[in-house]
Amino acid sequence: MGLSPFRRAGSLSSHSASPSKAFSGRQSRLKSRTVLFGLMAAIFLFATGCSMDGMSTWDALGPVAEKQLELFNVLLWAMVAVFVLVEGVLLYAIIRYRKRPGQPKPPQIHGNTTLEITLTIIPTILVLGLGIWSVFTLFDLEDPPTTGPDALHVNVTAHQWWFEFEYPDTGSGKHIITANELRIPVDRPITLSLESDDVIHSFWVPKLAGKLDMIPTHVNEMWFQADSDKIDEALPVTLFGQCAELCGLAHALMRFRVTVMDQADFDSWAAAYGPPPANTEQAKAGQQLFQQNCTLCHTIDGPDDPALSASRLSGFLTGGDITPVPAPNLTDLRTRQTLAAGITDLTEAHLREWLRNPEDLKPGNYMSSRAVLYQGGNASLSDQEIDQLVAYLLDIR
Ligand code: HEC
Ligand SMILES: [Cu+2]
Repeated sequence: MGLSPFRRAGSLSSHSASPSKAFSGRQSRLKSRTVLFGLMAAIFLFATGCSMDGMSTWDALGPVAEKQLELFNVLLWAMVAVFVLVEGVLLYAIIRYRKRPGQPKPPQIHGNTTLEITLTIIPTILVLGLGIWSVFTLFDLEDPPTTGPDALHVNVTAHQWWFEFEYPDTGSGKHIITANELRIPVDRPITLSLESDDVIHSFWVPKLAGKLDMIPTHVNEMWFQADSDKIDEALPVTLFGQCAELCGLAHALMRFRVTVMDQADFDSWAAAYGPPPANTEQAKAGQQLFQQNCTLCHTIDGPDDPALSASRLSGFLTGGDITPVPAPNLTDLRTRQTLAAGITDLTEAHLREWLRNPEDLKPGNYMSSRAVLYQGGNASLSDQEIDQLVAYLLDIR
């Protein structure tokens, strides 16, 4: 059928049985053009919507992101050149040799061996060249440089819907498990072992490196580094990360932060890692409430005990209404900036709101669905009890 795509799309919305066909055709073509334009504008806005300052892949802050950006730029501009060339020739041919009344058919060429060989060789060279460059970049980025400062190792575990960060040894012999906020010393390679506890997630800090899948029962390794000479602001600087693999209900609310800091700041954070002191009456009451209601899932006195973590995980995997589940380690909650996997600032008000009913802030989360406390919707805690918990968790004096 000789219908243009415009007309075909238009006929969906216009009355095909209309008597004045020519008029309704033009009108529907206009309408479809408006729809098409609207759609393109929407796609443009949607595609550029993620260029929030902290999430840009165009602003590489370290050697890994920089090399990946370089490769991306070469691929992009090579493809733009091919696109412009091919489309250009096509447009030229369409216009220059279009059918004109009274003109004979232009000469038809078919089976021109030289042309066919040329047009096979050029793309082959291009694809091979870019492919080989890509593979070399992959190998190049596999390991951190062996010269320079020691790498700091972090084990990252993804959970529905938050990130766990474990430093087996921060360098001063300290073992730390924390959640949703990764602190890294500047100018030092950070090696990461990525794994998941449940479904496939993906680890992505656009300014430091490309995405890497986090897969249950399989460890993926990556590394990155933040360079002080590429960071304009004064340290500490906070970068944004997020899960980049659709992983269930709260996937869009599974974010994290990476704080780049001086080695000295990092060391003092590591040294201060420990449970909240519970110095006030208010905090002492909060501590008691915490022991009664929260330790089923949360650890607050240092790194999680591996046996306890394993039993929480099996509770999660077995399912059921009221079971322990893996939950963010809260030992250093009071030193964090964000709440519930980076979805909001950690303030007293937000924490109160979270403890009143986590479902309001993060629909689908496993705290409200699996804790006895929230089976009736809002927490079975009084306002006073919530205040006591907040005072304990944030060490308010
Ligand atoms: C049934 C297990 C369970 C119980 C019981 C539970 N939580 Fe949670 N909690 C979770 C899970 C799971 C998350 C992670 C939710 C998410 O981000 O998707 C969470 C998240 C949190 C967070 C946010 C942590 C962060 O890193 O941003 C805080 C704070 C918190 N819980 C406090 C409490 C307190 C206080 C109690 C007791 C009153 C409690 N929780 C009881 C499972 C539980
Ligand atoms: Cu995820």
